[in-house]
Amino acid sequence: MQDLDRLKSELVASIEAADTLEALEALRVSVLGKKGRVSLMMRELGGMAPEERKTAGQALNLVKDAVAAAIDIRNAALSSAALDARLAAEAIDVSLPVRPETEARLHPLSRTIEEVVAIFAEMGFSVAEGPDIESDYYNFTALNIPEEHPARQEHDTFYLSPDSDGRRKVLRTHTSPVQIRTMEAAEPPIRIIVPGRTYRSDHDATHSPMFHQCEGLVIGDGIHMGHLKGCLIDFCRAFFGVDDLPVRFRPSYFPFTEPSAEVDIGCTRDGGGLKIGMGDDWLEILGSGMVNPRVLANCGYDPEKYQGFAFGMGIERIAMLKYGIPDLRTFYDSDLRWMRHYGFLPFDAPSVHAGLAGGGV
Ligand code: 2NL
Repeated sequence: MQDLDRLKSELVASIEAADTLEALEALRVSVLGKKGRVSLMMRELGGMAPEERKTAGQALNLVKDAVAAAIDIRNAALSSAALDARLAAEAIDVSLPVRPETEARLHPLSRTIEEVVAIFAEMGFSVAEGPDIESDYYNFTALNIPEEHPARQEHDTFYLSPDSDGRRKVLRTHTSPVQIRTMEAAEPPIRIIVPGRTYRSDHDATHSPMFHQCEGLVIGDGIHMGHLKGCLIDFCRAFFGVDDLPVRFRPSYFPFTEPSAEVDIGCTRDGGGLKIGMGDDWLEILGSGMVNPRVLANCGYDPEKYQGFAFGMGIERIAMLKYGIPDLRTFYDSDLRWMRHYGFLPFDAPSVHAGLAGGGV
């Protein structure tokens, strides 16, 4: 009995001293496992006389229970310590800012489109998109561009090979076909802007065969030139971030608008560089006009009932002016050094309330 008491104390002491879960498991196997010390002693009971077996069996069971209980307690303590250590090692500071350290940059053309969209979204416009490959009808005819118009000539427009009916599709030369498609499919009121790729067969220092435009269209009952002027003055001031930016409307001509006006903003070229918003010089930014009644009629609208205005701008041009990018061709070079210089942090979304500033780089 005394031997068993000593054995129990020894075993419990070694269990309490086990410092890892692995050491504890090894101890359990060596004591309670099939060939463990206590298990072997249990087996010896078989050879004893019944009375002796009863007393020794009870005593041995006490040892076994005490050892098992000590293992459970130690196991709980070691498991809890292991969990604490793991939680400490894997701790995540959820209060850290989400912005990662990124090399990625948003292209200034993407950024400029986002800014234009943000300004017009604030005025209630939605964004519309359409195909880059268009029929002659949507790109020219519906827009009141006559058959003999120079824009239709081979050297200005990319024509695809004729289809089986002999009709040649074109790469759209402006985003206007999207507005025609929208008018065919919807009833006024309409307020859309259409950013997208456009194509012209022209390639030199100031022209790229693929470039970007953003056009806009407003159609409703009683829309007039005052709406056009207010909308475009607000746009120019928001885009260039100058509250009192001078804006001038100069008579012009487009087949799809009547009357038509080009929009200039005040600037100065004194002292070499270009400064927007001051001085006595003018810079062309937009083309615009009241939608030609013929175009409204082509889309199934009664020009007596509905009127509208439309406008268009070149994204490359306004991006170059706003961000001081001197060479058009660099937009398409995919030069990473250029992107690090002119690109924008991808998480700095422009907003009209933030003055369109974003964080910049
Ligand atoms: C410019 C001038 C303009 C339009 C585009 C338009 C579209 C339809 C009907 C009437 Cl469906 N007009 N678009 C109107 C005036 C000017 O763009 O300088 N673009 C770069």
